[in-house]
Parts: sequence; C-alpha cells; structure tokens
Amino acid sequence: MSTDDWKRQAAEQALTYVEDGMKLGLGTGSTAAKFVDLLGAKVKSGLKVVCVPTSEATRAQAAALGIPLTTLDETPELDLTIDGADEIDSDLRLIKGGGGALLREKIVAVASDRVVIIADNSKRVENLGLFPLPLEVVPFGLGATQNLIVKLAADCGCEGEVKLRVGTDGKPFVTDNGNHILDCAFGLIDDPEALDDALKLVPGVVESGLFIGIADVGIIAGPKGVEVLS
Ligand code: ABF
Repeated sequence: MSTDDWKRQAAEQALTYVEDGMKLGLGTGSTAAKFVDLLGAKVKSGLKVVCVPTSEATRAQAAALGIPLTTLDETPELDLTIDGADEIDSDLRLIKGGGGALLREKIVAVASDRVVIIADNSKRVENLGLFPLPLEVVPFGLGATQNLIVKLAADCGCEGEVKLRVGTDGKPFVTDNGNHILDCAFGLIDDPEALDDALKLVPGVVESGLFIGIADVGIIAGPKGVEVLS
C-alpha cells in the first residue's frame, strides 16, 4: 500500500461521520481531495449535504462533482468539517497551511461543531515543528512583519529561518485572500500555545498555521492500520 492508499483509507473512514442533511466544511490538499471525491460519489447516489469549501481549488473540485455548495455568509454554522494537515500530534494539535489555505481552513473549522482531520501516518508527530510553520501575512510592511515574527518567536524559544513562500511562477505565492505566506522553520516547537499567542500579536500576521483546540478527531492511516485520535 502507498501513501496515496492511506490517504484514501482515512478519507473513507471520515465518510462514516457524515449524515444525511449535514452542512459540511470541505478541506484543501490531496488528502481532503480524496474525501471530496468520495463525497461526490455519495451525493450522486442520493446523499443530501450542503458544503462550504476552504479554497477555490476545493470549490472547483466539488462543483465539478455536483456537490451542492454554499458560503459561510449564507450558512454560518456547520455540522462537520473534514480537512487534512501537515502535522498532527497526540493532543490533536496541528500544523496546517502547506497548501496555502490555512486562513479559510481555520475560519471554516471554527464555524463547525466537529472537525475531523484525515492524514497518512507521515503527518503523525510527537512534537510539532519539523514542518515549517506557515503564517498568512498581509503584503504591506512585509519586512517589518518578518522582523517582529523573528523577535517574538525567539522570546518563545523558537529560532530559525522565516522565508517568504514563492509560487511555481517564481513570484511570491498569493493566497485566495490576496495575502502572502511566510514559512517559519523554527524546528521543534516546545510550547505551541505560547508561540501561537505571540504570533497573533504581530499586526501583519493574519493567521497562523497552528491549529490548537480545533480538531476533535484525527484519523491517521498507515501500514499498521487506521488510528483514531479523539
Ligand atoms: C491542507 O492541505 C492543509 O492545511 C495542509 O497544509 C495540506 C495537507 O495536504 P496534503 O493532504 O496534500 O498532504 O489540509
């Protein structure tokens, strides 16, 4: 079995949390995309749901599959969100944002009664931080924002390179919200809560990829089977 199979296994298990009539948040990334594919098949065979996508990419995928879509303006409270992650620890703390959709992902997750994270076992970590922490930042004042991030992170014992993400076109990556992403290679994060609190004090930081106290269930699939964290 490959990583792709494990992503699919986790996505299949997540389907068991979906009930007819639910309002769903749809995540972003290759694992979430597998869930969207499976959901599309269920919708085709009669499942009634209405969904809020967390990115334009997911919106396009879901629309192509005929999944009914809505927005958080029309439907501000959701029953369940299914999304992927870049890292997940045993306390269901996450790093997200490798796909650049962290802001919408967090808004949608927080608007949901329940959040289920699906992943292959390469995402399961003892300590967060090996994956560089993404921060969504406004383009204005980038240099000053970057300096303040470095300073406040150091106060939390986190040091490392803070790099502007560059897209495949060689230009700064632009999120669906018109912002940029800074990838912070701090290494292992001793106190994710303290770092998250500190980063939120930086005016140019729109949102951090640390998702703490947001996920309710983690479904991790790997060579030893499926592990469910809750
Ligand atoms: C989203 O997609 C993100 O928050 C995370 O960055 C990424 C995970 O992607 P994949 O499932 O492709 O590894 O869930």
